[in-house]
Amino acid sequence: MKTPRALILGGTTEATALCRAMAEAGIAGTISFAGRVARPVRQPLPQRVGGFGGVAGLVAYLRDNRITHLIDATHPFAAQMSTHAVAAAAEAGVPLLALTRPPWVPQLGDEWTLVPDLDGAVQALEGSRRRIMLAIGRMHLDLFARHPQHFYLLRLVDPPEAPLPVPDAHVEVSRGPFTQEDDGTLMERHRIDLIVSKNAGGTGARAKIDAARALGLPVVMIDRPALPPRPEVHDVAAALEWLRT
Ligand code: 3Y8
Ligand code: NAP
Repeated sequence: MKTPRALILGGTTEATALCRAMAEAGIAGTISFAGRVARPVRQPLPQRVGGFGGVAGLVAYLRDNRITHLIDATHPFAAQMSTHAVAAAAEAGVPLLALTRPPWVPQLGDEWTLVPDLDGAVQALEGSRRRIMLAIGRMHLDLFARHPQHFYLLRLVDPPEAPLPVPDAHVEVSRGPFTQEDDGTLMERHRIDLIVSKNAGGTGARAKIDAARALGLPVVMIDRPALPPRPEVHDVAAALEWLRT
């Protein structure tokens, strides 16, 4: 077995947990971020920040750094990164494993409207004024300019730099993981009557879903983008075992 030199594509609670487990097990690796937020959370492994420059850039990185294992632990909505990872791993001949979390499924008491993508979520907001918790981050807010009639509670990792695309909004600057109690208090304080959420899965973003259920509030749930097939595990222990193969 070659001494592993892993590249972890990060940005999720699971990626951070994997890096902690690798550091404790003495397995060498680097975690990678796109550079979407001002200060990515400190990691227990060396980290790199910024795009690779497409598939070719990732192939070059894998070769130049003699990477022996590539783990894609990105968020399920980071579809372009995950698609590039499959192509680059094949081209560079580096084994790839995805560390993901299963999608959330509706439980008793959930009132979900399922939509296929972000445009579907925008369409679901047709109609008279609502008070909406739009907890999908910053990158796609401009899509919701189509519905200026609503009040929006926005949760962002960093303070907004540009003017908001919606006229009536309150911004909470906060990175997760979140708690059901805090999210419930936030919803009550702003008299929220609808939540919009990506089906992120995992524990770091699910507080708002649990709070919505407890308050009997409806949720527009955005389904995940399709990804190419790749080997996949849902827990850190299995990913660690794979690194040892
Ligand atoms: C830069 C790196 C960890 C990772 C924590 C998880 C949990 C908290 C919940 C809400 C939903 C949202 C958003 C969210 C969550 C975890 C995880 C997760 C959702 C950080 C991080 C980076 C990002 C990028 C950021 C996006 C945005 C999405 C905020 C670090 C904190 C809404 C996704 O301003 C921006 O440009 C933000 C961009 C991509 C989606 C968007 O479209 O705006 N994540 N989030 C990563 C990089 O540069 O490569 O600082 O920790 C990571 C985490 N965000 O180690 O504990 O595992 O899911 N992230 C969504 O689910 O809808 C918040 O508010 O309820
Ligand atoms: P994306 O749209 O799939 O990727 C766009 C481009 O960003 C990629 O082609 C790549 O650039 C670069 N990139 C993405 N993730 C990277 C990483 N981990 N390391 C280095 N470069 C990366 O990605 P995204 O949806 O913007 O997500 C960006 C990051 O935020 C990821 O780390 C993801 O895990 C995290 N995140 C995203 C969400 C979400 O809702 N999308 C939620 C939580 C966390 P090049 O082509 O130049 O290589």
